[in-house]
Amino acid sequence: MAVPSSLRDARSAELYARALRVLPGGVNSPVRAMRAIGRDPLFVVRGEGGELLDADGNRYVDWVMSWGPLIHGHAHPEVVAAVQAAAADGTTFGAPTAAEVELAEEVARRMPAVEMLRMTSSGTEAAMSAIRLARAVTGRETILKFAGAYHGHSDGLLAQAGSGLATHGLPASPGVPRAAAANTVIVPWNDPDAVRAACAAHELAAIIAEPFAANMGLVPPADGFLDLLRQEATDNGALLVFDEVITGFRIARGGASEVRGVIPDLVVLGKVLGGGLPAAAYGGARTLMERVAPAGDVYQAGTLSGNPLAVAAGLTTLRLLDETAYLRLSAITERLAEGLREAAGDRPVQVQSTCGLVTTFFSEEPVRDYAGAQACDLEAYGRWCRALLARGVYPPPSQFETWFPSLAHDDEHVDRTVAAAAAAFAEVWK
Ligand code: HOZ
Repeated sequence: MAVPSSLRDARSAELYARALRVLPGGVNSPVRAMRAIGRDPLFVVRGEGGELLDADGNRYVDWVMSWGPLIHGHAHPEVVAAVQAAAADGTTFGAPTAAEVELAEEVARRMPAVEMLRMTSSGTEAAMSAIRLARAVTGRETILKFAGAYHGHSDGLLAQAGSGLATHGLPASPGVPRAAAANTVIVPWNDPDAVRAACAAHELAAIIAEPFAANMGLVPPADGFLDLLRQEATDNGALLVFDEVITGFRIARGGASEVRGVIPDLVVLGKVLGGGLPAAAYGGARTLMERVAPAGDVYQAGTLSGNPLAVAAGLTTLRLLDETAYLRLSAITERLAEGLREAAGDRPVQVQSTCGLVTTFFSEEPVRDYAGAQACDLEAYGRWCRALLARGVYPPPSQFETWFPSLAHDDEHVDRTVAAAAAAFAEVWK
């Protein structure tokens, strides 16, 4: 693919050519490909705090932050030390450790919905397992999800999914059995009437939602929408599952429940929970979680679940997230969002944000749902991203993702980004 930017990228191009021969699309996860912004991926050699260095020596302010886990930035010294110390004692045991108990206790202290949890290695596994548990508990099969929401890549959750499917324009995936898709009802995000109608028409096992949708870009819930989900789930005998893989420990200490005061039955966690190593979890009330084997009969397992390195990174990450940290994260997010708004001026751009998450939608109107995100000027967004990269700013290479401000970003990073954004807007609308 021709590379319309002024970056040095000869080494990345060389690596990409090799990658294409051994990795599908040259990447290990589709969102990394950068096709949606009209260029080839950049190969990374190192992360330092809020910055990233690529194989050609380009340095960027990194707003992707590995898609969310790195709330303290790259290679935070305390996280690195904790992982090194854990590794020195052995990288995996396939047996219980004290640290995984401490991590579960720490999560339970922060999240009102969580009395018990089960760890997995990825958010996909955690979401899939939460749905299995909801089906077992309710004795029902149908689930309700929202268009543009992304809950990992398990069969029943892929239809009209956000993130990489939205980025690459895939409405669903071949290979998903019809029966799996038939058990998933999809309604538009932020549409109370559609939720009420779906709940009336189906015996639902679960309503699963990202409480702040963040895989179609950031689309917060309208006032009262999460309360409505809670009410409808309760009235109709379904479980409410909040997928807080992105929002958990990010938008607040206790995630979306803390921000909006709505308590789900089950919570799905990942990203920040593993502090940059592979860890995820699903949790909820003891009465529900004790259905999980070996306490109960709902089976789910994993060789590397509760991996000691991931637990060490996660525990250290969470312990560093005190009240001051959230005040700082909120301030840096607001400075970035406000700066981007000012840089955009009166152009058709909407900057939507909450603590730790920002999306710049190329849209005349605020975006309230997936249709609104899909209606954005994707071509202009791509040009803007290429112009940012050329100016040393690394944005999520898709309109359907969020920027991830971190505690390693400072005012100088934001000011540099805003200056680059202003120049990039001018280039797009010249
Ligand atoms: N779920 C992440 C962003 N929405 C990115 C993980 C991936 O798909 O690579």
